[in-house]
Amino acid sequence: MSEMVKVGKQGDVMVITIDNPPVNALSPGVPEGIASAIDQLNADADVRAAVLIGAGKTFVAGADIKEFAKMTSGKKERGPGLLPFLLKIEDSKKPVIVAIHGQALGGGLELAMAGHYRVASGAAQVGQPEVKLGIIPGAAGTQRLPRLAGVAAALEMCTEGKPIPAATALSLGIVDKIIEGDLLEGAVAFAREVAASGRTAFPKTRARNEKLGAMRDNELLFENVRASVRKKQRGLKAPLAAIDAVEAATREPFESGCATEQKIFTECLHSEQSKALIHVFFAEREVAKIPDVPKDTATIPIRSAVVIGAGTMGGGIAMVLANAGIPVTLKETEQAALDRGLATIGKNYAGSVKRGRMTQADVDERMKRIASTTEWDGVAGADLVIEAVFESMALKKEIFAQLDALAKPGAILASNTSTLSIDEIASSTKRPESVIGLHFFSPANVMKLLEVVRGKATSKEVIATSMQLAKKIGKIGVLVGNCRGFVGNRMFQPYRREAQFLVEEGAEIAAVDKALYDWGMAMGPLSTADLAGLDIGWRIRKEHRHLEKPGVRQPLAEDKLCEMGRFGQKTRAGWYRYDEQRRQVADPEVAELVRGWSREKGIEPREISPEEIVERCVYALVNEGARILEEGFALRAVDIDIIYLNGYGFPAHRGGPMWYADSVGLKKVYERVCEFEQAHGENWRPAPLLQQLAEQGKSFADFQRS
Ligand code: T1G
Repeated sequence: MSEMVKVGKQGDVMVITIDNPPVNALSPGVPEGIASAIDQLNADADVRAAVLIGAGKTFVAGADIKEFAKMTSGKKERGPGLLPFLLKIEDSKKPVIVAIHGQALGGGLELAMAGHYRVASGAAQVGQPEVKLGIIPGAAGTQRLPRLAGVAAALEMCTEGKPIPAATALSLGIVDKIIEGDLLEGAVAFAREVAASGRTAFPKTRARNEKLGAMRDNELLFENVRASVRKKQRGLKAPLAAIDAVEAATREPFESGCATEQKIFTECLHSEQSKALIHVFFAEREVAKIPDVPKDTATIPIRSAVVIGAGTMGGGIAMVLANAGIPVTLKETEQAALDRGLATIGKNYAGSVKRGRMTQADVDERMKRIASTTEWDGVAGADLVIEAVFESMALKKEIFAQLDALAKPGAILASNTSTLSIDEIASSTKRPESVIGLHFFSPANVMKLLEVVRGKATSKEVIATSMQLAKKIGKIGVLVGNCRGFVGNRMFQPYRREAQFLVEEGAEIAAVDKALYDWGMAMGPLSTADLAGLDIGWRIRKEHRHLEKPGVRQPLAEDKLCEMGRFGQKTRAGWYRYDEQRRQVADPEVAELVRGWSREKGIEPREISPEEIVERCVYALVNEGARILEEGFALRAVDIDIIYLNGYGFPAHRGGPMWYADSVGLKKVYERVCEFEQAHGENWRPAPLLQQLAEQGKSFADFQRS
């Protein structure tokens, strides 16, 4: 019997416990262990039923995702997969009751559905999240789930991949009973009832066809779901593949439906999208690990916070802290500014209630946690102070000097700056070890990313606490070094530069945005610029003109647009025009202006393909990313990928800029960058690391910091 599956008895009920920490994944040895337990069950005359349960915090979080890479790299045959052993459970002569706590996800739910009955604790969740990994359920989930929950529910669960709570699973028929109190005790009692029922045959999910519905109804359903998935999950293949598999359940007998599912599953598993999304799954967990900050580093309890500045960012940050249960005081210089900030917070919460994301009671509870003041009195008792005033070094240093004088020893002093040096800000205090950058992205109460900026003196406790805080406030924290623009904005500058250059060289404004949008970006670079405000970059460029290398081509369009007062959506004119409803309208005047400016610069307009547009913009990201990696401002390539997926609308199914470059092959990327350098000059000087890895036939994933 495998160590990962333990068999015990409670009187005449066998208890089969899956014990494969941390999430009881169905790693090699687990299915085999369960299969031999089922043999034992049917061979042991003293037992009349079995309960299958998970040890630790959860039931089963699915197949072992780590095994997939071995399958797609050919290192491991997929073999018959999980199907035969699920049939073994379903065909057991004695009833098998599956007891679910924590999560039953993917293969975990498929395992549960092969049991004859399912009971769950009230807080349990079940789901088929496979599409988030670019695959579909591969152990008859698309065949058994519609039989248990109906076609519509199965489609929603398999295409969206979101887990559902036990109560909903009960109402859908996935779960037979919610157990109050001790789950194992309740499950054993349920098993005893079943065994005592005198039944000799027990419900096999595969034989339950009553919920598969009528063909004509299903046809309309499939059509509608396909249309909405194409819209909501633009460019993703797996959700559409999942619909095909569920459809097979309504058209084919169970065995043949399973064969169809297997075929679709294998195609998805070998797709680039799935490899990218599985990379993202592990990358999101990798970025939480800081090599020189051990897991057991002491952290500072954050029981209260102060946010300096009640503007768009300050207000959003206060909401995030209050949402996580942390009392926060919002400080402003004047009451009027405070009232505006509080009004915006109120409006944002009202929007969440309107969209059904929160109840009014939830909002009231959160608003109670948000205090406001124009005085400094809240700082003395705070565990954390986050400064979120506009980007002026002089003002930030003045504020940090004040905080240094007022805040208690050990308090964390953080800045939400997006471009300014954390070390210089920290130099205005006598406790630079307590200073860190917490760079939120706008809107702070929505965007998942938090760039945690390490200063040269920042202590490991402050770093560990900030990474822990990121998880607590529902953000993905990524530790970065203190260079200009940190990681995200530093890479975004060349990306936006190339977008402007492409327009100056003859590409249509809308064509540049369309090429990257069709490629998967959430929004095109020029529309993004209009949304963020062209003036922000303009002000920063004006402050740093002295840093521009003479003779190196600089984009000219956005500066000129700003000189005309065209700052983007906020002035309802930028690269595009925006009507009263803020709908985007192409503005031929801008195209004409840019052509004129280009002619003055002797730039001849030319036809530019969508492929070149994508390469110029994405490879600009990659080249700068390589510089950041070699300079040590990002720990690993995965950190850059996670920053771009969660802060800049980079498509997850392309894995992130560095993963994407690896998937294209660094040799090809390097060669293309060299061609661009030939054509467009020094801006395209290849990063030494890119050249080195390309020449060594290696990838960014291979890059380890020495
Ligand atoms: N396989 C392998 N490792 C896994 C894993 C899995 N399924 N799930 C989690 N881990 C690792 C994870 O990498 C981390 O490792 C540690 O466990 C803790 O995870 C046949 C084909 C369950 C909600 O997609 O969503 O079944 O970083 O940090 O925040 O049809 O993990 O510590 O080294 O995320 O408490 C479908 C994936 C698989 C669910 C817990 N299942 N997991 O969250 O912990 S495909 C999933 C999760 C499949 C079948 C198909 C979450 C969680 P490390 P964690 P958490």
